[in-house]
Amino acid sequence: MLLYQFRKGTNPRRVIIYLAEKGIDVPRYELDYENDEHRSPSYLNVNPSGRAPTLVTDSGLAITDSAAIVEYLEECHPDRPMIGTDRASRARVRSLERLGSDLVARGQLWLWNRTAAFPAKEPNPSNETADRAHRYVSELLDVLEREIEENQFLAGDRPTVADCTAFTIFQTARERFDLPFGQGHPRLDAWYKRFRARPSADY
Ligand SMILES: N[C@@H](CCC(=O)N[C@@H](CS)C(=O)NCC(=O)O)C(=O)O
Repeated sequence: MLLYQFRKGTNPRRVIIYLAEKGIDVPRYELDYENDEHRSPSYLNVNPSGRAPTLVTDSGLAITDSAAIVEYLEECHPDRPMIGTDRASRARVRSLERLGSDLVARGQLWLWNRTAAFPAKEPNPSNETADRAHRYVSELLDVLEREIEENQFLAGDRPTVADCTAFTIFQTARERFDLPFGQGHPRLDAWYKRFRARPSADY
């Protein structure tokens, strides 16, 4: 197996954090983002979207989406499940994980406009667009703030793939760009700080 990644990329981090929480490792290849290695013909041959992560399995299958990679790895390693333990808990984890995925997508749209760090995505960042995107971000934060209740983790008392997914956009905004993200949501703020203290969250 080989995992193509950007060590600090939001979507690759879903897989990187999951692997650390799960206690497994796979060989990695760090793509050179600055020099557009993800747009090189050899990488486009592996993942035509030119995005990361990609997991190439031992049989040569290229899995080109972070959620699909995590589900594949869960199936390879069903012990200590991080996707729920029965039908009902799996449904809950998946619901929360999809909220997390939406949060990442909306959060990235906000970041591309809130910073000048992603010229390939947004050559003309606009505060007005950032503010509009942030309304959609806030709507999801409000939902997650209710859903977490008094739990330690998003789906209960143990970490799941939902935490690995939602955490990434908080960390990108707060640590890479020193921007507020979820500070107005006290339960999520406390959850973020708890999860950040776990070794899996270290860059
Ligand atoms: N849905 C995909 C999205 C992957 C994605 O957008 N990755 C970003 C890094 S966070 C990327 O490769 N960006 C490079 C680009 O789009 O040029 C996944 O979750 O794997």
